[in-house]
Amino acid sequence: MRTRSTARTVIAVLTGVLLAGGMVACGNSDTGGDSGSGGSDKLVLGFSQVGAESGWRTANTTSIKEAAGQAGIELKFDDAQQKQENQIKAIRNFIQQKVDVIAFSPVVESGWDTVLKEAKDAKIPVILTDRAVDSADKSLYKTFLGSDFVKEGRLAGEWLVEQKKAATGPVNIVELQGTTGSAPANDRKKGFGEAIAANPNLKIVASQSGDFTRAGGKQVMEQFLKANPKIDVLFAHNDDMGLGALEAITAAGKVPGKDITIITVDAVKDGMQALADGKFNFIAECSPLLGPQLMDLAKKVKAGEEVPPRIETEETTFTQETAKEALPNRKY
Ligand code: GZL
Repeated sequence: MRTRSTARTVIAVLTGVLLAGGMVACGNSDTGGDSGSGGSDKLVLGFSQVGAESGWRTANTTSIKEAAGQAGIELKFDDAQQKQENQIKAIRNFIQQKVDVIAFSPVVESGWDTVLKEAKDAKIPVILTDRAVDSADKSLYKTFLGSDFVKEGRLAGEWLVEQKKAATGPVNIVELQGTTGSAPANDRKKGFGEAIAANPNLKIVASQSGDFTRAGGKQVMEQFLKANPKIDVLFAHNDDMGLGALEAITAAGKVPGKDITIITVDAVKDGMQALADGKFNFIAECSPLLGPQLMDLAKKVKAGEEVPPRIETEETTFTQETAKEALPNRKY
């Protein structure tokens, strides 16, 4: 009898220990689909995301979470809802939690030196993804992984110059800018402006931020249409603002893609569908699929390996014809 009850006691204790271990292992970090073992040997990556403002951002978040799971990396993920103060708070939390690596997509270019210095003092390497910062001190981060936004703007402008080379009169352009102060907004504007300078008929008659959102694009396009009787071209810094603008253009009795030529950036699925349907005319691609490269970089910087200071993503452009061909295989 004693043997059996002792055995029962041992089994009960062992079960309790195993269960407790399992609960601790799950932890509370958002590991993006991974079991989040929380095991001490796992690389812990703190990631501060801009928000969830566009289809691009959603695809970017999915890529990062899936890649973390596949790489066996414990991901602590924070959504800043497009507020810089939330990103700074998240980075400070990651420092307190002594994560191995910090990565983030800075919502705007400026105002990061203080918190990045805190990460450096805590000896936690930082990786910039997607958007850049304007810090003069390049030692504050290990590398930048993302697109050349100036090139994206330039490609958009060069396409328009080619399309309008026979134009004799003024070609009025309205521009929906991305989030004020963000690297993609600053750089796409720069690249586009430099490219269209080749044709003096091409004039930007109005330019305003729609904050990279559909709602913002619709609202600002409504204002543009009220204030400008003749609009020939819309250049939107992302698909989502272009898609929002479609509603305003149609409501104003104009035919998008015909009465108003529409050029955007990103090439997310909804944008590519609008292009294939003839509502958009040209898209410069900006890939959100940065997850796998980010995880590889995180492992390298944790191991103290040298990494290039800048890693640019491969991208292309799409017309209405090539969008129809590409759509079936689009990953995002
Ligand atoms: C670009 C990225 C931009 C996208 C928008 O890399 O930062 O932010 O172009 C997104 O769609 O909101």
